[in-house]
Amino acid sequence: MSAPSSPLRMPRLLLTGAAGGLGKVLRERLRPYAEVLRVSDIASLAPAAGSHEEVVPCDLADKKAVDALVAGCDAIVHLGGVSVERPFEEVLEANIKGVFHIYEAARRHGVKRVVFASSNHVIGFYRQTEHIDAHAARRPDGYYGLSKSFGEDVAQFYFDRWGIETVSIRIGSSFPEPANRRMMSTWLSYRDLTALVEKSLFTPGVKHTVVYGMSANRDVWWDNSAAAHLGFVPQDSSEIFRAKVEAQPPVAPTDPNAIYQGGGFTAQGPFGD
Ligand code: NAI
Ligand code: 15L
Repeated sequence: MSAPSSPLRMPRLLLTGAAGGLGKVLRERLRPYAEVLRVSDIASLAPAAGSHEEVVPCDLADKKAVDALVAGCDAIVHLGGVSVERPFEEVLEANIKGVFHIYEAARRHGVKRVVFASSNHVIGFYRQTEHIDAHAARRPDGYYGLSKSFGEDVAQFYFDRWGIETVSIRIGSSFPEPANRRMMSTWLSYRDLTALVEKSLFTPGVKHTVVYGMSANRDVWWDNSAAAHLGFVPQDSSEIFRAKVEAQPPVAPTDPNAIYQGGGFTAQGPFGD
């Protein structure tokens, strides 16, 4: 089947983490934006759906394999890696080495645009009473948040040194619906995620832009004015789920989920003591 057309289209787009929750969503929804979508993961992937897809298994910790993975691609949507708080050694391999390998390969192969799935956990230790923009000092809430903070630094370095442009999307909580009270503020619908990735891929001159990935929720903690040039206007809101979420038992005021923007991530670990 031929891919649906879009005026915004490139020859070959790489999607890492394509077997994951968001990877499965974007594998479908990014299809109009590339002649060929190269999908990759360390986990097993559904076979290529047609000539518009290439399936390339890869461990992001393997530098040579990542170099081959990136060869021939025009842009990268980098979702792959550990996506929750885990022991540092796991985060080191998949996320820290992984993001370095992606940018090294981008440099070697002349890829000029990366969309990096960063996370709200780079600023997770801000309180829910605080309002911050992209310039607020980072306050990572664990090894996972540290790895995303490193990824944002790598993105800035590869722009300053090599001119590779990146949009780092500090995704809030992107799931079919908000699962709890905290996510009423952090929720990012799949439709808004897709629109933000599109803007991140095709807006000219983004340099290294940091944007918060959230829908037009009623009570938000993040200010996206520093990313206004992306022209991202979210269409959805968590408000339609409010009654369902507020029917859940109340969260104690001393619970990190009620205090910190990063919620429960701020209280995880250490591992293996
Ligand atoms: P996920 O855990 O479902 O998907 C991540 C994928 O990366 C998995 O399929 C996994 O197999 C793959 N992966 C892990 N280690 C790998 C390695 N060494 N080599 C190659 N692939 C590897 O996570 P999800 O929810 O789809 O998130 C996608 C990205 O967005 C992640 O980078 C995550 O940190 C980020 N993000 C997601 C949020 C959300 O609400 N879903 C919020 C904030 C950030
Ligand atoms: C993340 O960074 C995780 O990848 C995701 O699984 C959610 O936990 C999300 O943050 C969140 O903060 O809700």
